[in-house]
Amino acid sequence: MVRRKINNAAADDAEPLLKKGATRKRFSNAGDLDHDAKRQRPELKERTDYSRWRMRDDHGRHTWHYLEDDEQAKEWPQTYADKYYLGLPLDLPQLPKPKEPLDAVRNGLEFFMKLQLPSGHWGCEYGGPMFLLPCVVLAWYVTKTPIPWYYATEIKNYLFARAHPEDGGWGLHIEGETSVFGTVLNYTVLRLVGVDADHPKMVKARATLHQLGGATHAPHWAKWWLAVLGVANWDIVNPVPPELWLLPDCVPFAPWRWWIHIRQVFLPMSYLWSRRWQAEETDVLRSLRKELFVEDWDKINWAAHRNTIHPRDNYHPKTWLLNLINWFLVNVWKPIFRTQALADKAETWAMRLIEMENENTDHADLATVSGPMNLVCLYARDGPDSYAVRRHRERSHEFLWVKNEGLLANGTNGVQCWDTAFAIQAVMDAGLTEDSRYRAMLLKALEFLDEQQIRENVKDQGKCYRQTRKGGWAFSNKDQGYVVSDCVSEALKAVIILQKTPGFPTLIDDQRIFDAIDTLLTYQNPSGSCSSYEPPRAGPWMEMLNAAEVFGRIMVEYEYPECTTAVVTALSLFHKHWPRYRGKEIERFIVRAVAWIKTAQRPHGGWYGSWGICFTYATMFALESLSSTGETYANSFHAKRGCEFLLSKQRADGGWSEHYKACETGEYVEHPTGSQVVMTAWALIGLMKANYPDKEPIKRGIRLLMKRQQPNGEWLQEAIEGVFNKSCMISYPNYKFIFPMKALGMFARRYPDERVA
Ligand code: LAN
Repeated sequence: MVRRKINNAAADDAEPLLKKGATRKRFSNAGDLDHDAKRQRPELKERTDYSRWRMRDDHGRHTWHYLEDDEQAKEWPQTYADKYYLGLPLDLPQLPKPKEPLDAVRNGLEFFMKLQLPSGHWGCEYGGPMFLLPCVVLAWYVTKTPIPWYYATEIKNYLFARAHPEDGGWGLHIEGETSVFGTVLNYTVLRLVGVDADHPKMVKARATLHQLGGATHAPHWAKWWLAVLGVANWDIVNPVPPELWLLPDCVPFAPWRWWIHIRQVFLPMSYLWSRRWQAEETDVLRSLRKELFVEDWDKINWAAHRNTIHPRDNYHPKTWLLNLINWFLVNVWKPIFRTQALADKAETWAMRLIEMENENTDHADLATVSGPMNLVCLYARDGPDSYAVRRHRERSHEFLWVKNEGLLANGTNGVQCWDTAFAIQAVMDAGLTEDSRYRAMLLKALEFLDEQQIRENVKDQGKCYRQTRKGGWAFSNKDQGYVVSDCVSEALKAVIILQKTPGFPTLIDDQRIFDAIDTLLTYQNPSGSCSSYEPPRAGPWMEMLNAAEVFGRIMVEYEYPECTTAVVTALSLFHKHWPRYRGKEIERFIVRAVAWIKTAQRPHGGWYGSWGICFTYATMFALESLSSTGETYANSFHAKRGCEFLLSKQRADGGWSEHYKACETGEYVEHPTGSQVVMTAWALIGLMKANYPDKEPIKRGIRLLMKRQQPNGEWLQEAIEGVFNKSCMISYPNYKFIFPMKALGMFARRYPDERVA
């Protein structure tokens, strides 16, 4: 086993700059590293022993553990789920070859059942974005949080595995082309976990970075992190003034009106920007000043580079208005009007809002960007040992995931409630909820949703601008506690379906179901549509203030076909069982929502999806919701056009395949690798929900799903499935089980005598 040299800190300050990726001298030695930095930079090894990793599911909280002790490892054996996540052989027997689609569902369930976690849900990697791991590692580094050698080793492995095969850089997401954003941040991570600057992969990555212009060409968020590290001067960071939070709520651009993710990221960013806070200098940080820039560090005109950005990173160029505002903030507001008293007041209020977020989530926080940033803020204000800092450190582990390629950070603290809700629905659609083989699995899944239902609104809801949430479900777990319109809907459908199935207990009583409905009914927008976490609090014009550069449609909530359609199907199902509870309101809600869904249909017949790729995903949801109100191919112009759209995209092998570029361009784009099981399943589900009358094209798709199933019942990972903010892709690995099983099961129920194999 090759041991990588570590603690290879910087060349001394007198050493001239590294030029264009070349390594001028072997970086050596950490003799003068301070104690904390040494503690933080553990010994890197080639790889860890994968038989020692375990994933603990503590009531839906995921943490990974590396058992160095043999005894411990024996006492806590690896489960199938651990092995599956880690890419280790499961040695499962071959199952009888399916003769018909229902056999394929049974084989799929046989495999999928083994992956169910003790609390009743399914876990998975939730990677894709390449800026999340840097958030965690950089926050750890600047807060002097020790990084164990086994984390460092597998972080190195993951980033090396995900480096672009040709240029050695990293993109915004795993399938994206190399960008300054991805390369600057991930290169920095590798250095901070102990990789030598003269490692051949680092030399290559650095050369690429320099070719792209170096770190002065990075987008806003990367510049902010580099300023926090002290690797860049704060003058290169466009203003993030916390005093925006002091504006009266009636101001049309006040931050409480922004999309929840952007305002939660803006909070910690603004606090540290205001304080121009910087981490303690270490040798490796000093060295990064030389490695990341093309220019001579001491001579860089930082302020002049505030708006410098490589075109590849500039997905959403800043508007003239934002440039004007930034100019005003830098040249007039800050030097002339921004008194210390005002800055102090704004910082105090920003920190108070962060504290409320901590209290409401027990320091788990909304997601993997704001969480680590909040840790840095608390550390900057309270020092290393406050409860909040310690708790944050603890909870930051819940963002991590280990897989065959190494250790990565997930987009949220998991996909628990979301995947579980869909899994239950897939079994229902296959007509197998009453089959005794699946009872224990389904009961556990129901128990999970029971445990994860959010029972109270947050404390001081109005003060921290939170949406009503009582009775709802979050995407991940109730600790995170942010309900989303479609997460509530999918979970509610799953609960109703199971609790109405003979033999299943009523764990969630009517009142709790009504609570969920009360929350869902707060989600409708004036147009009839629904958004994600909250109804929009300002119009799309706010995008004029989008400073992130790398993402589109990020500033406010939008109207989403997927969210609207999920709410429609949930309300329709509820209304069938409880017609009298807020019956008239629900009927009105559905009518208005369906009318909006029709207006959102594109001229080609498909719907644009914002959270899955892309038209195939949203068209499935749209057709399902239309059918829940009785509109199908036979009687609805819209359902018919939706079906025709899907059919026009079917490939010769019977499958469907859509490339993520569709999300960026707004036009359907075929995936170059051919048909994908997940998209094939989505399209088939859409067609079957719409009662498309000709079974032949459907049968061809079903055949493809069956052909791709492995002898042990699983399906293999293909291209990435999910997206957010138009430009960033994210993985939903459980989709390859859930949706094919659902499509196959639906086919089996509709055409029970059909043999496909
Ligand atoms: C998610 C994941 C789930 C997703 C669905 C429920 C699928 C969707 O229908 C509604 C929106 C939601 C909840 C969603 C919003 C944005 C998230 C949280 C993510 C895509 C996962 C990661 C992403 C988050 C914004 C990542 C952090 C990046 C920033 C730009 C702050």
